Amino acid sequence: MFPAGVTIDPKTGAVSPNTGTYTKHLSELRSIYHDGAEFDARLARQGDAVAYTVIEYREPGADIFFGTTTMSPGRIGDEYFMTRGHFHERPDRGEIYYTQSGEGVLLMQSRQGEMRSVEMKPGVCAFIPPDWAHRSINTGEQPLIFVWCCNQDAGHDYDVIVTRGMRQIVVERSGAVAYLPNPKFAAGN
Ligand code: PAN
Ligand code: ZN
Repeated sequence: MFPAGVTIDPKTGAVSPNTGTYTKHLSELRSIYHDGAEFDARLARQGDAVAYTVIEYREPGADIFFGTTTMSPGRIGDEYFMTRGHFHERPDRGEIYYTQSGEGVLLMQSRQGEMRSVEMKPGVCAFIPPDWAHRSINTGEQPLIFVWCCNQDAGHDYDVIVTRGMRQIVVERSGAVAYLPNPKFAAGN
């Protein structure tokens, strides 16, 4: 294994060289939004769209890896575009998100259900503690681009958030960002 310098374009999220990429379309994300009717209406009206793209740089066998996430701006009804959100499988693995362009919110939820958020804007490097679920939300009108870095063995647990949602949703109210209780959050925990 050897040291490397990897170029990250803060305006596009391009990572060069990179070792992998994937794209999530809106049509794959229906269940994360609180208003299914608004979701269907938007897709019928405007068609499918790229919600976000993830590009990684990984050295096999290394402890850490990093990459970018580039999120389109937009809303489903009043709810801003967001990532799926997840806990790491390992409860002892945190992460950082360092915003390069755009503006948004990093919404986090502890295993006990406590909520916190950190503003995402260029210059802010967010610390995500181990065992806090994390979801990024693009509240601006431009792409939201951030660099993330975590352990390769952290793992992703999407089930809890996809099944139950997070406790809060982030919506637009009279031109401002508002946090509301999630009407779809499943009771019982
Ligand atoms: C990030 C996220 C990325 C996409 O690399 O995986 O922003 O979000 P979802 O994975 O929630 O769809 C990260 O947190 N990795 O651990
Ligand atoms: Zn993560």
